[in-house]
Amino acid sequence: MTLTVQQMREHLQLYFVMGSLNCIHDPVETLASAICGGVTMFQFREKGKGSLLGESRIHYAKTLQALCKENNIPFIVNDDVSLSLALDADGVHIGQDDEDACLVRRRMGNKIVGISAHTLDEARKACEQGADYIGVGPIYPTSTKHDTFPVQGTTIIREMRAMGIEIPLVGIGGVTQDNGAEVMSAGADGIAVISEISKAGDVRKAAARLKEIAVAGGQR
Ligand code: TZP
Ligand code: MG
Repeated sequence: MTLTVQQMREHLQLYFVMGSLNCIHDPVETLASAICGGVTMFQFREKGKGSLLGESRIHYAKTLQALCKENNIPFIVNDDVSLSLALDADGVHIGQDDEDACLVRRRMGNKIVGISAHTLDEARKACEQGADYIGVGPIYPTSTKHDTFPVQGTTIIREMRAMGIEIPLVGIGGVTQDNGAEVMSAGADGIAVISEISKAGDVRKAAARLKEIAVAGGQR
């Protein structure tokens, strides 16, 4: 999958990140309903104590990947470049503590490489290292990820844009139906969410509402 920058921005509009531990409903059904609601990209983030391992992890990943493929939604693997390549996934997302980004870029060829960036310097570096998009956050407090950088608010997104960071950018961390519009108006191309979708009573409805917010707030 080779995407133009504009296509990348469009796929970032509603980026659903999920692991089985994040779900209150069956994970496969959760993703299926989220896709019905309008999710535009998916990240397989199967991590943490009690997450699936070995063969069951691979089988589960393939099931979710097939669902994404049927719906033309890029399937991105969190952290694990080898798994992404083994599955022939559409890309990988890495953090600052994961494998060296230049090496990841080389290993992934022209597939999607997303990098988490918390500061202007990290964002600039991610651009130089060949990121296709950056994930910025946590924007708001979140109880989903514990080892996070301090909460930044939307100021960091505004600063990055003001300093000429033009790369496709998604805000993550505590993003909800109530604050998603602020993330978009700060200059993000999209919103990335876990629990606002994975723990929603009505997953399809939550995704649909978030999608409306992302589309209405798009500036590029
Ligand atoms: N990276 C920064 S915050 C976060 C990740 C993966 C967790 C986001 O989860 P939620 O439930 O959308 O706050
Ligand atoms: Mg990581």
